[in-house]
Amino acid sequence: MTDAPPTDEGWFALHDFRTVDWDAWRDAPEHERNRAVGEGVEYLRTHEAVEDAEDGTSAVFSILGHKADLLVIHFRPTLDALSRAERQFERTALAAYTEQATSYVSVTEVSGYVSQDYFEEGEDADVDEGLRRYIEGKLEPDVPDDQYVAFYPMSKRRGEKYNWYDLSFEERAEMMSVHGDTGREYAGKIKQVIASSVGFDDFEWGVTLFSEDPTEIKNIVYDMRFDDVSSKYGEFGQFYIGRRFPPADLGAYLDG
Ligand code: 76R
Repeated sequence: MTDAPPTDEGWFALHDFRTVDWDAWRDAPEHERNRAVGEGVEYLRTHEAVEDAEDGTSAVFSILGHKADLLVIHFRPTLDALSRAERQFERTALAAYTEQATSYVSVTEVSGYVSQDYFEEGEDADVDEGLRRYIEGKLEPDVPDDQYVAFYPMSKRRGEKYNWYDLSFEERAEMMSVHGDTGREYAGKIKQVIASSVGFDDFEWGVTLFSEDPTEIKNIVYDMRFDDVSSKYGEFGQFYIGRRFPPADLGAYLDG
């Protein structure tokens, strides 16, 4: 048996995917559509302004393809606040025209493979200010203004031949360091939020990528496939790709 690497957790995350019932939407009288848009915009605006909790971040995206139409991402300091945000949506007139296509629950995480100073000396230790800010940014993420988002869940393999959890810390740290090098080639092009869903959801992590350029999302995922950590040990769920929009554009999205 090998030891689990140290981790530190931050905000909880809910990825709330919705499909729109387009037939019902088209058939609805105009005053009902207006009310649904009004309450939907108000919900999204107040949650992006985090009026529902002490702290956090929220954003809304339109999703391409058949798997969903809307994605609302919430980061909040507690699971209770996330649960409240999820239920408040159901109280809007918009909710009647949507179904929850799928969802994902996780908690932001930094692990001790790379940021070892931080873990060895503890949270209050005098670690490098740059490192501290970097870690805080991972634990309490902003949603950047970048237009495009990709989300997918993933796990590390536990096969007979390739079992991530049987490797030594050093072997795992070496592969994670190569992973970090690949990731850093995308500095300025990709921002990522890695959140653990161990014990919360079906895979082990939720990966959320943001970029101004959707091709860079494809490029980073493809590049990483060739790193041992992904080629031998990565297992992936479904992928989603979407585009951010300001809450005020909800009506244009639904009627456009
Ligand atoms: O350098 C550092 O300080 C952090 C290094 C680092 C860690 C520990 C890092 C860097 N990641 C870490 C952990 Mn990552 N990451 C992913 C994916 O599709 C795939 O194959 C993988 C999906 C992407 C695209 C990505 C991007 N990372 C993790 C973990 C937890 C592993 C564990 O604990 O076992 C997962 C599941 C994961 C997955 N990673 C980076 C990036 C990028 C762009 C970086 C560069 C550094 C940065 O900007 O933070």
